Amino acid sequence: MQSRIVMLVDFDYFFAQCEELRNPTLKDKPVVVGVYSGRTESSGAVSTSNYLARKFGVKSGMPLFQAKRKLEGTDAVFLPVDHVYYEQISDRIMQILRPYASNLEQVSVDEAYLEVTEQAQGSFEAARDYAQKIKAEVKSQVGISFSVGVGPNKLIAKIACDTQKPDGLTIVKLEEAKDFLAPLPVDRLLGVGKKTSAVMESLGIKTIRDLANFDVQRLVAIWGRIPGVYFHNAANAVDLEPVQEQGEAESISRIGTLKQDSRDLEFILQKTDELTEEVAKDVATRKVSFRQVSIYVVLTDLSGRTRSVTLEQAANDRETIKRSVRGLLEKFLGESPMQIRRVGVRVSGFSKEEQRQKQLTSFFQTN
Ligand code: DCP
Ligand code: CA
Ligand code: CA
Repeated sequence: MQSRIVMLVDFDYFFAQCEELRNPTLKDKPVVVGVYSGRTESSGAVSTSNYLARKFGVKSGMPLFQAKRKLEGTDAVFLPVDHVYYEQISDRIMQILRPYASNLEQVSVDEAYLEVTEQAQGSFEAARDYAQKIKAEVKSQVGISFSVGVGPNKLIAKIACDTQKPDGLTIVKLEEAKDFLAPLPVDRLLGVGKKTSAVMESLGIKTIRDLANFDVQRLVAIWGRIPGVYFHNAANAVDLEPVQEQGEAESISRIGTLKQDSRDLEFILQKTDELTEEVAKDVATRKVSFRQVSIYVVLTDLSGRTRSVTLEQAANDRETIKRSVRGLLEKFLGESPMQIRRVGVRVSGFSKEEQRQKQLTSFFQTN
């Protein structure tokens, strides 16, 4: 049977895996990445942890002191979040993924949907090989592993992906989709939060099977037409949401290594000009305008710094990027005595009017 084929790619233990990437000695230790609130040494919360730390019971969102307690007596490493670095890695992976799909929709720093119906010719067997090929390519080029869910639509791809991590590949074919969802609790559906699932439970709806069998008119009477129909369709594995290319990326960036460590402005600008060319090409292809230009520098001690400037008016041209980058670099060199090893150029703050707002999206935001 021919089917639409959608993939959801979700990078494994992402922030912690990025930390392992730049420091491979972390790999055999529990690694916890957290946001430090600064009041005391361990006040704050866990952003994520590697799978070794998870074995000790560490979870995202947990207070750091609790994670410390769980890992007492181990050689666990605690690190502060470095969003700029994770976004650089994320951007590189997204750039590798993009040509594999007819459409790519980035939904967060570590997740993207890929429309691959044509590439897999509607065959889930072909989609399996295709997914493996993409995994191998990202692994060899960037060194990051991810999990993939493959399904006849976004809804199924997402839930399929969650069933097998890390380095998972889960395929749910069109004809299997309804049975796959049936036994799961309703809150596995996007848009069914605590409040909604409590109301559903009071109606005797616990599993997605219960929801699928529930009268759609009653759902509409309780939640309104759009959510009611959405719940009914989703429970029946029906999801027509397209994989939307537009507005998917929050930034466009490139990073590169200097031929030698340096703090010579003109020498560094040769490199950033090259990077700017590539960024400007992407800006043109995606027809976006940006409000922010940033530089990212990695110093010889491998620490990273970022500097940004917000433009008075949105721009979309290469000269604006070059001018801003020069200003930022001059300023940075004036402030820091360190040698620079790597540099990056980024544009962000894309114009709002290009980001399509859909009814369903606004429904999720208020739910
Ligand atoms: N994150 C966070 N705070 C949370 C949850 C997540 O800061 N409460 C961040 C850190 C994660 C990233 O978002 O690395 C992606 O979140 P995921 O839920 O996809 O979790 P991971 O990628 O860490 O792990 P998994 O392997 O389960 O996907
Ligand atoms: Ca995720
Ligand atoms: Ca993830």
